[in-house]
Amino acid sequence: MGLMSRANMLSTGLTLYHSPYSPHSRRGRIFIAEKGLEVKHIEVDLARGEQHEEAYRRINPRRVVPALVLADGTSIAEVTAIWRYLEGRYPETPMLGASIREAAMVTMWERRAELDGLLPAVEAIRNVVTGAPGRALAGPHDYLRIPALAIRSRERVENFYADINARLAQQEYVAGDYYSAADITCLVTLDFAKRALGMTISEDFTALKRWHGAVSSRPGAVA
Ligand SMILES: N[C@@H](CCC(=O)N[C@@H](CS)C(=O)NCC(=O)O)C(=O)O
Repeated sequence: MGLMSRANMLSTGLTLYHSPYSPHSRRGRIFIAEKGLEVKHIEVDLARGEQHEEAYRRINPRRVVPALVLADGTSIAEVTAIWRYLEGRYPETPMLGASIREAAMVTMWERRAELDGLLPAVEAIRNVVTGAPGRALAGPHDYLRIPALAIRSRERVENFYADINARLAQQEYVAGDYYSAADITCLVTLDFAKRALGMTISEDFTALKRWHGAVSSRPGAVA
């Protein structure tokens, strides 16, 4: 249910198209839950290929989830664009930094989490098992799997765990002493890597374990 009872949630007239199994969708869902926003969620069945159907292509021609549709019909895709809209429109509980300095730190760490953690984790699984062989990358174009790439991608995720552990040995949260979108992408990455790749957090990474316990116990983490 998110952070608050429905009565306390802020009604928005927004609709999020998402998939419960999609890590990028979860980046959107946690952000919405942390802000206490009431957003209608509509599932797109990726296994059935609903993202390629005409109805969804009108919402996002890139054929990926998530997408946020505004009351006037405007459709916003790309998680960071969705976040930017929500943060600007609902600035309470800032998730992208409460000052210019914080905003820069959140952007820096969130980009590292996506580029060095989440994207390699997705690549590590899509290049070995997922779906049709021509669907190694999400989106409108077909690409063949490269199984050898999965080995390197997995190594990159292992290094990401070590790098974030080192960061969290110095800071309470990823971007600083405040919870932010950088924590969301790191959490989504770790949970996805565990589910899809069986990669758990090593006992030696005590800072990462401490942080993972803390951010997982936030009500928004269930989103
Ligand atoms: N850069 C995009 C990535 C979105 C993405 O890759 N979504 C995946 C699910 S996590 C998807 O829709 N996949 C559909 C497919 O594999 O055909 C974003 O930030 O929203």
